[in-house]
Amino acid sequence: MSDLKDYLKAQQKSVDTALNSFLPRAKVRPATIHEAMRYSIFAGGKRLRPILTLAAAEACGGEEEAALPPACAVEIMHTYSLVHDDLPSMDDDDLRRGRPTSHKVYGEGMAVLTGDALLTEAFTILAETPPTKRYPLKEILLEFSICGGSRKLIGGQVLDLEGEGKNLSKAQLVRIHENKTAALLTTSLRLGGMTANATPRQLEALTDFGYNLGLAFQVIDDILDVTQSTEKLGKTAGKDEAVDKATYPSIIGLEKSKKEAQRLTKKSLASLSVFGKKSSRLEEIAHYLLDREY
Ligand code: GRG
Repeated sequence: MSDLKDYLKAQQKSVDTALNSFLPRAKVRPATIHEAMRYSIFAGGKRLRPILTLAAAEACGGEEEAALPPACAVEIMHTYSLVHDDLPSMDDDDLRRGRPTSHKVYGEGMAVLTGDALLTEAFTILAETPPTKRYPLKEILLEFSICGGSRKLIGGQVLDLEGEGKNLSKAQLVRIHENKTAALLTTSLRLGGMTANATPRQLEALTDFGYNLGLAFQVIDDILDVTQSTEKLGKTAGKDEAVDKATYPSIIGLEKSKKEAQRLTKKSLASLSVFGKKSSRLEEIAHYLLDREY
């Protein structure tokens, strides 16, 4: 089995090749929107969510080919959320994935439309997912649409907006990230499992793994905002503190945040026992995310 870094590189390449073939060409008219969609998608990015989809399919004994449409769909939904989150009316960010944000390049109106178009395109691509015995296309669509809707991602963003300028408790912060970061990571994993006709027990294990891994990922994201440079992160470092945003370090302190990330990662790993050796990539990814520097 190859080293994790080689594995991640190879998976990023597979995902990028699939994204390139699924997305409308940049010259398709009206070209501006298709260029803008590709600008944000191919700006870099770790491709964590699609890699989790592929690794979850593998853990459940499935094929990578079948998992590529949902893998691309989750990456596109993630990218749409970043484009909209960076808008002046949301977090107002100038830099993302090491490049000027979409609205800085294409203007605010076009960035709104780019996010809308990406989200819509994600459903078009998701519809290419081959159904399995336990998971007809309806199940797959519901998993994805509920995750992206007002009960999860948008709901989390609403809590986030409403929490601005307030002193949030740790429980309130957890509630935001359960609905945003953890929800999308969980759906990424579950969709991978569905393409492999996962048993209910396997799907439950992926759900628990995703919940704790997602929260751990967000704790680390908050820590990195304080400890890393803008250059390393590819987005404005220190932004959370500058706008007085509630984060794990601001609520429980940096040291306790590191311990919390370790605790959540350990908890996530415990869910993987049902897969035996087949989940070794998921395990490696969880360890890697805990130690990441960007
Ligand atoms: C519709 C505006 C809107 C939002 C929906 C999910 C969500 C709600 C907003 C996402 C905005 C955001 C910055 C969430 C935090 C999640 C997070 C840690 C994003 C960064 O993920 P990485 O590090 O980024 O995987 P790359 O660039 O590597 O893909």
